[in-house]
Amino acid sequence: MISKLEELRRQALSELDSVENPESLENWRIRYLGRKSELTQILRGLASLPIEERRKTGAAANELRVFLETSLAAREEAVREIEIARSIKEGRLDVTLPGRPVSIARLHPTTQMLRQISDIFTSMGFEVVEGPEVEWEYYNFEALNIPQDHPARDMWATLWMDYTDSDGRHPMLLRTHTSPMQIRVMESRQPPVRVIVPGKVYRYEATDATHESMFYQIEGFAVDTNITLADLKGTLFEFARRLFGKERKMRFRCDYFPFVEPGVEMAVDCFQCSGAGCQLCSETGWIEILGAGMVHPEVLSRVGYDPDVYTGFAFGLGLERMLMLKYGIEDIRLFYSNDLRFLKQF
Ligand code: FA5
Repeated sequence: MISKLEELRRQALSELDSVENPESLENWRIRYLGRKSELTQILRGLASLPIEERRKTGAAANELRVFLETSLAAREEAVREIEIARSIKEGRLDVTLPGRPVSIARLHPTTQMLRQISDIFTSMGFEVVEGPEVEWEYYNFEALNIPQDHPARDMWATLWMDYTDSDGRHPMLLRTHTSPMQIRVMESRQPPVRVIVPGKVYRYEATDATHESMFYQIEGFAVDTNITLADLKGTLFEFARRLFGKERKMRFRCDYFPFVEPGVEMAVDCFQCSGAGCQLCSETGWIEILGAGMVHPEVLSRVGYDPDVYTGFAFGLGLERMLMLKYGIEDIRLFYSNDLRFLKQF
């Protein structure tokens, strides 16, 4: 049997050397490695051989199979080169034609914007921290001065989880904003703190051109001695100047958030109508980009900071709204509808 295998090896190799096109190569493969090939028959018949012969023949036949497969792969490569040379000679292949472009993946616009905004704030001395998207009611509301039944809860249409832990802790929810991280961070460190928190937030609301039910926010806050509203204004104006350029107008005016006092809202003039009023900005001429204010003394006390010693500011901005303003995008829903024609523009 061993000499039979040796004969097979010699025959197969000499035939393989003269193979010069893919069809003959396939015929060779079928003849020597196919289901009905002599080698396959030998391998199948091993079980009926006496044990000693089965061992020897099995090892030799398997070695031959691996050898033939390796030789086939090497010949495939050689045949490919022969084919290319033939195509060039016959004028069927023009190697001087420009190649097909390879499409390279890129970052999603929100990721790009997130990195850009993070760079601006880190250059001002802020540290980046992340937090959970599934949050306790305590951090999302209670610790931020929004107790149960407080009307301010209506400001955040909430997606609740049907869950209470074994200690009977309050139910969980998908965080409606990144503000719970103010509490988590302040609970775990002492002032001075200067942190930004980028991340996804969720709201149970009907979508429209400027509202999504899942979107990104970036929270920012700084707590130290002698921090004032002027620091907040200076930080946010500098941020907006760096992101949108000097020409853009910004508006600061009073707003209400239970966890800040005073509270403000910042808006940028509408990119579509330049402030004249249009459908996109609901005829106001302005697009709101963030909520902010001075951290409420109650919030500071709750995390163990002395409000007579420390003050701080906080803000929460909508990332997609920034992108809309920067690039003149009219509908927020384009970001997550996975249309490559839109995404490839960034
Ligand atoms: C808040 O979420 C507060 N946590 C912000 C804050 C932080 C105030 C710290 C004070 C101190 P508001 O619900 O307004 O606020 O959302 C903040 C920003 O998120 C908005 O200015 C807007 O840019 C963006 N935003 C709000 N709702 C949506 C939505 N449905 N789709 C897309 N962006 C939204």
